[in-house]
Amino acid sequence: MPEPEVMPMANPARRCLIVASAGHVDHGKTSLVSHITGVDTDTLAEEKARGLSINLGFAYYHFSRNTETGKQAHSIGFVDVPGHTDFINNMLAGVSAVEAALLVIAADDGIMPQTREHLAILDLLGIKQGLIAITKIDKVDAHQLATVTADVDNLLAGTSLHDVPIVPVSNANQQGIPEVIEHLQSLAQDDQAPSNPDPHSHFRYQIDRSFTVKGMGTVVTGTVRSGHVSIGSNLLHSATNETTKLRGLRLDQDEVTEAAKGQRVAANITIAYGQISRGDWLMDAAICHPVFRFDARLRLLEPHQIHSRADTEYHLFLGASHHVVQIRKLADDSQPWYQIASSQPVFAHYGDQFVLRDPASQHTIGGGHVVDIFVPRRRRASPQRLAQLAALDQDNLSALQTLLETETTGINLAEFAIGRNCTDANLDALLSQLAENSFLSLTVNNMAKPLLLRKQYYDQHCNSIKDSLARYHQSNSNQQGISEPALSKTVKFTGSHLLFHSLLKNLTETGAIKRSGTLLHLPEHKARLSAEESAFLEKVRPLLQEAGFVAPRTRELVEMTGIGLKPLDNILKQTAKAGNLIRVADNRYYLPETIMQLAEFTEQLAQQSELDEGFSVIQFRDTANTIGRNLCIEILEYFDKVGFTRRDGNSRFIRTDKENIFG
Ligand SMILES: Nc1nc2c(ncn2[C@@H]2O[C@H](COP(=O)(O)OP(=O)(O)OP(=O)(O)O)[C@@H](O)[C@H]2O)c(=O)[nH]1
Ligand SMILES: [Mg+2]
Repeated sequence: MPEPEVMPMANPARRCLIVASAGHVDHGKTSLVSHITGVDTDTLAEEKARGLSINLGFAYYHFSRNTETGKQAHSIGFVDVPGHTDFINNMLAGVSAVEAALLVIAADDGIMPQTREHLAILDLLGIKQGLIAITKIDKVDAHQLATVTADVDNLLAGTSLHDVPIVPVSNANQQGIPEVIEHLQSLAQDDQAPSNPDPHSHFRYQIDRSFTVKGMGTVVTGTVRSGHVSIGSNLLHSATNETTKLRGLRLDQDEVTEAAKGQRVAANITIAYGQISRGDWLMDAAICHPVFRFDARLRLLEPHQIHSRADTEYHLFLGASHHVVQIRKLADDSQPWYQIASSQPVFAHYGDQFVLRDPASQHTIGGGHVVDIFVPRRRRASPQRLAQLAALDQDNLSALQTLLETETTGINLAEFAIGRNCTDANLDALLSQLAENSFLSLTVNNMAKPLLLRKQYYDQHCNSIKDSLARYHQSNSNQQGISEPALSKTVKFTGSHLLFHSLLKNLTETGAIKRSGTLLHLPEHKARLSAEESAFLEKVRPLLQEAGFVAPRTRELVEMTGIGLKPLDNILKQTAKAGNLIRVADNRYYLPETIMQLAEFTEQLAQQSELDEGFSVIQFRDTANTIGRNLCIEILEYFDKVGFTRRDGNSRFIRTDKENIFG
């Protein structure tokens, strides 16, 4: 397919304000948008035949203003929504990403059910800007107009739109329309945010329509929710997890080369048209993290309640998407925390606003915003978790500062950055604002970014590890040390084993503790050498060193050393207890360094085999060459037992780095 011709953006900083119409069916939304923009957004044949809007309509109004730095171009993007309650899903998709509302109320009808419902939705989404147009004033007398205006004033009180002007309008004789335009222009001029390229966040774009254009392929339309994008970028399509190249961008009639937060643009992409639906996202792969559960702050409209029955299904409208969800209350009525679960993946980040409708989708019951997409598997309603949600429900810096105070096992920065859509530069800037020397960044295996731990907690963990070791040495003076899992239990460590391992790594690197074989100990500690251990060092160890991968059985060692079975058995057991020998099977022991070599060999083998197929005993034997089949099985079963490998049928897979198990 030919690349679409691209014209440079006339003014890349063109401001774009997006306004949605709202209000009861037939009150004059489409007429008003058409008077402002010159575009009839009711384009479907069915809309024309029935005389009402069904789907979303889109139109633009452009103007420019002289400023000190030259001419500033502005665009106002209108999303015209249907008023009929049957099409409320379309209305919800339409208002999800707008900054201002044009609430239309007909003077003859006055306040009607969808006037109330649409206002409630705008309020739940926190839309504060816009205006109220009282239409059809040509059909009523001054008294009726005054009554409706007073009613509207009362209705707005206490809502997010309480401050907006009320403008009387006639779509029949155009009275009041210049005032509407003037007010929208001044809103667009005041609006600073949308022209910013939003450098703190990765790109996210919600799709509301898709179609094919001859010679171009798939074109989608939608709103940039965060970040910015340029033609040629690679983006991930949420529903297919496919990467698409951004081939072209258009803002209304103009080809542009880039788009930023707050702009409505059409995008030419390489995903097949049939695979795209309203509600899908295009996004930077760095923040693509589909979830089936998230925790949220919820506000329920009177008189609605959340049913505690787990199988009650509600309707969630987030971005332009719609999901059937279950809702679980996490705390008592005094707290706003709820968990929302969907059987379909949800793409969301901190602060994303949503609206909820009842199981029959007859009423809007409330709304809220996403607080955390990384929900714990256990203790999801514990007091600690609720405190964590309160900490997370703040701006990025305050959230980090509070979590640093409270999280004794640290903050997972990789999750923090994805959950809150922070770029690396933004994260660095945030960290630079934290009190210096108050925290440590710990590198933890399997984590893309470091773990942030308050210095005071780090010291506490290290001290309790050292104290535990000292106590252990006192009561086990003939043993060289304690294994990592046993130490974790003794310390009663509440964090992950990966964090524990990372703490131990830091402590060994600084020389505060030592690792001998698989055993951890204080550096100055030396196990008292028993007669058995001396015998081991003198007679057994050299033989095992020479045997390499094929360690002799205990009985063979009896013959080789001339020591009797019972005393030899005793020597081997004692040495193993002291950490200088590893018991792989009942009658077979290996030196820790040989086990490490075998583990390394196993890792290399696993890397060679196809990732999803693992390796078999036979492959292990053939590659090792000198080890017989039965011994191979003994070794691999030992690896399974200690958690280094995992067996699935005839295949084995590596579970974790060898260092995590064998030091
Ligand atoms: N007399 C008069 N008629 C109007 C006015 N505004 C709209 N109408 C008429 O009212 C009818 C409905 O207008 P629309 O603009 O389609 O209403 P809507 O709010 O978009 O309706 P839905 O999208 O279906 O919710 C049309 O026949 C319009 O011509 C007005 O100010 N005065
Ligand atoms: Mg309409």
